[in-house]
Amino acid sequence: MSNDTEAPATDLPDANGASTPKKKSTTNSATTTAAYDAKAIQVLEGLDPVRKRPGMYIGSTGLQGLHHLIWEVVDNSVDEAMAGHCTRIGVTLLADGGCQVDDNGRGIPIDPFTSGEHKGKSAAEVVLTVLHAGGKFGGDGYKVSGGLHGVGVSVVNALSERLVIEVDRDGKHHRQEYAKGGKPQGKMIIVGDTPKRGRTTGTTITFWPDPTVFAAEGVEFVARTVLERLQTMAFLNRGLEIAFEDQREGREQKIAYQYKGGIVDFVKHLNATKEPLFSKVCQFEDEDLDDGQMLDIAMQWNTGYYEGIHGYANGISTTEGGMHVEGFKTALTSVLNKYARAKNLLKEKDPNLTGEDIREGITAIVSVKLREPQFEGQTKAKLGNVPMRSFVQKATYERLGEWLEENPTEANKVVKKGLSAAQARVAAKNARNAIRRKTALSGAGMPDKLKDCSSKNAEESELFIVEGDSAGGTAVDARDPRTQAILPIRGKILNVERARIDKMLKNNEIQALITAIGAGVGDEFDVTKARYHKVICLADADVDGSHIRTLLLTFFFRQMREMVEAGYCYIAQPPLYSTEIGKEKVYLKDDAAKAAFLEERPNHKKGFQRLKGLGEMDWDELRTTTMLDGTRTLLQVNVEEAALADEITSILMGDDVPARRGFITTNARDVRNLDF
Ligand code: 0RA
Repeated sequence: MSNDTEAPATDLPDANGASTPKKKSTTNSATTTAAYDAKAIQVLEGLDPVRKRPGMYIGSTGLQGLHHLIWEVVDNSVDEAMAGHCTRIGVTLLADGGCQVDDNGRGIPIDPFTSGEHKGKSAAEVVLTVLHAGGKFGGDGYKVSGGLHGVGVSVVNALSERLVIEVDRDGKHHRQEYAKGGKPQGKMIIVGDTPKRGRTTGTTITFWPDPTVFAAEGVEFVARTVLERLQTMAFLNRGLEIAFEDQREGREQKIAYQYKGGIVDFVKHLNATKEPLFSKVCQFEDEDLDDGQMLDIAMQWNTGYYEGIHGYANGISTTEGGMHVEGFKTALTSVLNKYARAKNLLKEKDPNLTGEDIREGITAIVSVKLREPQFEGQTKAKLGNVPMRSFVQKATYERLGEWLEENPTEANKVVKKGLSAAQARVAAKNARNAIRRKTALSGAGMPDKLKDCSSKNAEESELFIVEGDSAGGTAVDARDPRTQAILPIRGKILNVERARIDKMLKNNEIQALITAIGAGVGDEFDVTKARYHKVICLADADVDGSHIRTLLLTFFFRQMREMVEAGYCYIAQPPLYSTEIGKEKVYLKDDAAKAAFLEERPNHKKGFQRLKGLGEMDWDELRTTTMLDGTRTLLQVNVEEAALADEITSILMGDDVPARRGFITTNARDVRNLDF
């Protein structure tokens, strides 16, 4: 890899204020020119471009961009921790809306530059006022920088209405303040001795985001968003203590994360709601100093059927995968097949296990750190650096190979699980073929129970999946037969999280659903063949109804995810209450609507009868409240993060009731349709 992250050809003071030598001129004159250009551009720019186009630097000026400011500052402290100089980072949301990030690192250098374009300014001031200046500190101490994806803390300064930096070094407490847009209010000065209690050295940055920049969604930080990120950071940086405090009125809380096991603890945490195949976690690290690459990988298998491989590059979640994840998967498949053959668990005549067989039930963290990560893909969440693939592949092949040899009991269990996944794969293929044959034999092949719509245009066609035969009958009367199809399903369909795909495909209700939608299932699912662009789950508003809804959603998440991603899955909203005002019937969809209604009409005494179930509504009630386009309310089901869906579904479906309850309380807004 190139030397681009080294100091450009400018004079920088080291810890003692002396200048580092200029970069040695090399035969490659382009390097010198590039450094010169970069320097010239920086002088011209200042922080104005950030104010002009904040989105270019922090992605958006919405809530995501707002939180990006915190990540940017925290990343700098994490860099200091990665360099081995910092053990604790504190993040405090202040009562007045500011955010304070403190660390016990060496303290950002405060000595004034003795020459060059920034002569007289402290290094800290340069970092806070010059775009991309952070990289200049990428000397020996910074092998790789977690903040390199980032845009530098000067961007935070530019987008704040006020920022204060405090540095403890050499027994002195230093302070400098900046006004709106990052304008320094005087120089860095010594304001006293480093307080006797607390850290001896370190940096504190406190900033107040500029409300005129974040006008659209405001400047209020969301504690949950911050906590999630800090917890991940703590997992990825073993031993680092990250303490969070919310001091805002009515929201006070304090939480500290510190994981002695690092990503081993991360894997255990992810598997806590599942049943691990064994208690050990395989973990290994490797680094390649010449190329500035590091990896930290941990994995464990659970008894479930889905794979959860979570990639990170410099602490950033790579939900679209990339070179590191590719290298990991390739090595995983080859090393386990090699082991299985060597131990005669796979006989000579047996075909190899596929990658999917081996990854069934795996929970893995693949965390890499590298210089200049390239983030690609639709959401910039895919690591593109090619050398990372072979680096991860080689290390995984060697180290996992050793681990398997040293842990034969566990290795056996993994191989056995892979073998049974392979069997299930073959059985599922047969079951799918059987469904296909059945479809071909019975002409149009639609299930008997389906009352199809007459339109053949998928865009306008809707499939209502209705709980129970009697409600199904009412729905048939209530529908628009041109565009609305009804499929009644009886009882509880299989819990797909637990059932093997082959068993699931033998279930009558599931078969009817797959056939009606007409686009296949699992790997072979093809959303472009879907016969309906709205598949609407219509179940009672009671506990049984919500169970059915959850089961159906799980089925879609797992076996027809593209339906969810395309926005084709909906949940109908039959009202919970009805009453009358004069002659007019009024429906109230939930308790909140009822409360609002009562608040408006405190004297309304009549009826407040609860509609007990779908079956008790007559057809025209069902039509106007729930089915008729224009008067109904539908909830569209989204998969915001496909990666998270795996965990969510397990929590919702699993036996771990406290975890489920915790999830539902914290995500009440998102799972209002999954009311348990
Ligand atoms: C470069 C050199 C040195 C410290 C840092 C950067 C540094 C930056 C930040 C940003 C937030 N917290 C930080 N802590 C440290 C120190 C060089 C030395 O003391 O020799």
